[in-house]
Amino acid sequence: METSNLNSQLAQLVADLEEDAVLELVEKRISAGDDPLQIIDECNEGMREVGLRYENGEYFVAGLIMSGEIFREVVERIQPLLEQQAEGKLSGRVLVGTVSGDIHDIGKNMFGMLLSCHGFDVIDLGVDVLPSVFADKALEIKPDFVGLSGLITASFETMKETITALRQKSEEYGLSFPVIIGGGMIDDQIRQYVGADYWMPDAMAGVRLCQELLDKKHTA
Ligand code: B12
Repeated sequence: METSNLNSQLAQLVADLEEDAVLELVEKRISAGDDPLQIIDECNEGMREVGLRYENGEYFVAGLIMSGEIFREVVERIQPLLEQQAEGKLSGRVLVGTVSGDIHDIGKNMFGMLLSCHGFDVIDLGVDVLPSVFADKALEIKPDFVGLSGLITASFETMKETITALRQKSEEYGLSFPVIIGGGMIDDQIRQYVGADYWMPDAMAGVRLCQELLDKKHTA
């Protein structure tokens, strides 16, 4: 089982689903003043390895569930630190959700949490969200950005449908909402395929993009 060559002890422990040891090490690193986002990145690497072990038949769905639980507990410990570092001023509004057919929400929650920590008003539609629900909510709340998350191959199709629905509805009312997408298997080719405006490889990069775009909007 422990044949992989991961970059850190923390990633290795997450990959091996060593819940107690992960949490112990996270607590230790928090006390030592380590960068909370670095801790999350390392756990993320471990999660990718869990996915690979699942693909190889080494882990089953129970392993995926366990890894999700470990990650949730890590985030629970990291979140207060991020909130302390947060900037107080309120900036833009972002509508987020995981697209229809997909129930993965850890990355989407991370994006939402980091946005909130940076002063954004976040409206989270949850998981398995139908295209029409995204489109209706966007019209109702008129967000500055819409953030779509999707982790399974099937979500590419529903992302495309969601973006089409959003564009159709918003154009009827002379509006437009820039769409940012993210999720483990997404890259720029998928972005082009689904018709999103932007793709960001991680949640913090997504937050920085929202800040940049908002600054440009305000100075335009
Ligand atoms: C944990 C997990 C689960 C948990 C999810 C728990 C939860 N509450 O989310 C559970 C057990 C529910 C699950 C279920 C399934 N899973 Co799963 N799962 C995973 C696993 C191991 C980790 C995902 C994760 O949370 N990673 C950590 C987070 C932080 O990473 P992330 O989501 O990618 O987010 C980061 C960035 O992508 C970005 N981000 C994410 N979203 C967004 C959005 C925006 C706007 C921005 C800017 C950024 C951003 O920010 C985050 C960090 O900075 C992955 C492996 C992998 N490689 O991803 C498989 C994986 C995604 N699952 C997989 C599969 C197959 C399944 C199931 C079909 C299994 C089954 N037979 O039932 C079901 C799917 C059910 C469904 N319809 O959705 C496959 C998908 C393969 C494919 N080609 O489609 C993967 C890739 C595993 C694998 N290698 O085979 N899974």
